[in-house]
Amino acid sequence: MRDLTLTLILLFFTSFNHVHPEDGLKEKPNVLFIIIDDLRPQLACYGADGVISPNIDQLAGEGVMFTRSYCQVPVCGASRASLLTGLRPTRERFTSFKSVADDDAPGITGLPKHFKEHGYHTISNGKVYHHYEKDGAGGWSETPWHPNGWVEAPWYPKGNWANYLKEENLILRDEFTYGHAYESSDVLDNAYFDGAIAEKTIADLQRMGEKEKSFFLVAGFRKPHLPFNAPKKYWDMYERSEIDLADNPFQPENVPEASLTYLWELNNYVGIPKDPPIPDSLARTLIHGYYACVSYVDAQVGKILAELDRLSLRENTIVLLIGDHGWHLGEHGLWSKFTNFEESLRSPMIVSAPGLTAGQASTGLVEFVDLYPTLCELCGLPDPEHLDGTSLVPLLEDPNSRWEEAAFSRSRDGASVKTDRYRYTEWTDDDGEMYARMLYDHQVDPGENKNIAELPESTQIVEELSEMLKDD
Ligand SMILES: [Ca+2]
Repeated sequence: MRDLTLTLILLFFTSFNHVHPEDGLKEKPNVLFIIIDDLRPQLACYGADGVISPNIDQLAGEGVMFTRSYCQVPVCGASRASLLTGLRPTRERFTSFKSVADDDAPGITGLPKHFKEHGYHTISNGKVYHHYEKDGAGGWSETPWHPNGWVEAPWYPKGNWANYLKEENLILRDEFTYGHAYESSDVLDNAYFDGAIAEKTIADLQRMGEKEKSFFLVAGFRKPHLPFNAPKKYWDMYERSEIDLADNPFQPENVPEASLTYLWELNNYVGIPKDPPIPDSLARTLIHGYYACVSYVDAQVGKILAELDRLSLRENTIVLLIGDHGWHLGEHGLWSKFTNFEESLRSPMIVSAPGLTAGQASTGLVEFVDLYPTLCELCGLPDPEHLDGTSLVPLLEDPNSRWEEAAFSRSRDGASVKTDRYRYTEWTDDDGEMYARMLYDHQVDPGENKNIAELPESTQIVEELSEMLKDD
């Protein structure tokens, strides 16, 4: 069945081979890749309450939505370095936000470069490689673009990565590096980076739609990463008093200290306590800010997809949307990422490819490292030999296919495996000696509130999962 479907897809694309560019169709399918910073799968399409995201929800209805997709490393720089090289992290490689793919994996051809070398016109807008100014060398047909260097306006001071607009935060930032953890400004969408990134991406679609070359266009949105800065109208979509707090704001039973990151990252910001707990009223404001930022980015995604449709490019464009990792919004008393809990490792993945399944979810255990071979297969490019992942095309053809038994992730010393039923994490020192571990049975404890790794009845499953980590 798979062969037949693939043949049909290839025929579908091959039929465009002799079409002239003025007809708007190209030899190979285009790729529009949308990366949303720190997006957890709290979206209506994922069955979650709270966030208003009609455009991402619509995209899910036009493709396959992966309900159990996992990042390899729950921090921006490392996650992107891994997914863009198609390589898994190790103890030494892709370890932090500082990770540079070209340094950690020298000589490896990254995903954009691979597409460029196979005739694609590749464009990077916003945050794609974390260090977009110096990483992924040779991968882009045009200099990677970011509003920092593009919009000549007083509200884009160079280096203001946090993208504050309000004077009160800009002053604080000058003094402390960080301002408040959130900001609401009564401005147009393009006053903040992500609106400008959408406008640039739309202009690229208009420009590239005219050209003969297929495009590989990446829009890297910066929200809902901290600080939660968004135009006021997106804050106004929510009634703060109605926002639910995490229902498990406590440490899991028997949790190892190694798993706890407390208020890392968040407590850099003005007005945030250095140590937990976050008072309920502040927690509600922060969640409000996160939701506002997701709705803001969702609106930008909607603009780009509307333009793709308007230009009649959709039928020959693969649209891929992911977060780069998840985020804690108070679960286990934790905020931000960096952990080996589900909140931190699970992130959305939606693939809408012409001629393939639309409007279905897949529960297959999939990993961001699978994206590189998936895009290669969809576009008829050869796989580089170095790839660690597996093409997801079988799941795009039949979302209910039997799939891999496990997804693997790492955060600092902790290696983690997610199977159909369990999540197991093991921390080891530099000599490989295990010093902490945790096991959650998602069948009875999906919220990961009780670590059962040390219970006598867990001995066998812990051994099995520990072996899987060694084999990974
Ligand atoms: Ca991130």
